[in-house]
Amino acid sequence: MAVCRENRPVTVYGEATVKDDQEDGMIDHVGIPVTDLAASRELYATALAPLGYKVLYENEEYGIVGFGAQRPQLWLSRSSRKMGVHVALVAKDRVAVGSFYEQALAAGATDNGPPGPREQYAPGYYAAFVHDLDGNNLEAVVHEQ
Ligand SMILES: N[C@@H](CCC(=O)N[C@@H](CS)C(=O)NCC(=O)O)C(=O)O
Repeated sequence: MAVCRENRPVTVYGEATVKDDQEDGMIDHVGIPVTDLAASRELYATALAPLGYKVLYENEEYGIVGFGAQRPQLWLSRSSRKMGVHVALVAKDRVAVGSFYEQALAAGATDNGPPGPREQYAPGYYAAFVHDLDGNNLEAVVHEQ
C-alpha cells in the first residue's frame, strides 16, 4: 500500500518500468477532438493561460492547435463529430510499446496501429495505438534519441 499526494491509499502493483530519468511523467500528450476549432482554441487559450500554457503550434490546414509550456502536449483537433479523446502514454522503450499493444488487445482493446516508427510525427517517434472499450484512442510512445 502506498499513499498518493491527496492521502488516498492506493495499491501498487509490481515494479514500475518507467525510465529512471523520465521527466514528463506518465502522459506524453493528449488529443481532444473538437467540432468548432476556433471557438475551442479561444476557450482553451483563455483557461490555460493562468496555468502558464499557451498556443505553441497551430496548423489551419491540418486543423490542429497545440498547447504547452516547453512543447505542445495538449492538442485540439478539428473533428466533424463528437468522439473519444486521445491519450499518449510515455513508454520506456520499444519492448514496452510492444507489450502495451499486445496486452491491450488481449484485454479487449481494438487495433488502431501496430508498434512501429511514426517518423511523420517526429524523428525517433516509435508508438502503438489501440481503441479502448469506449472508442478512446490510447497510445504508448517512446521518443528514441
Ligand atoms: N492508425 C494510426 C493512428 C495514429 C493516431 O491516432 N495519431 C494520433 C496523434 S499521435 C491522433 O490522434 N491522430 C489523429 C487522427 O488519427 O485523426 C497509426 O497507426 O499511425
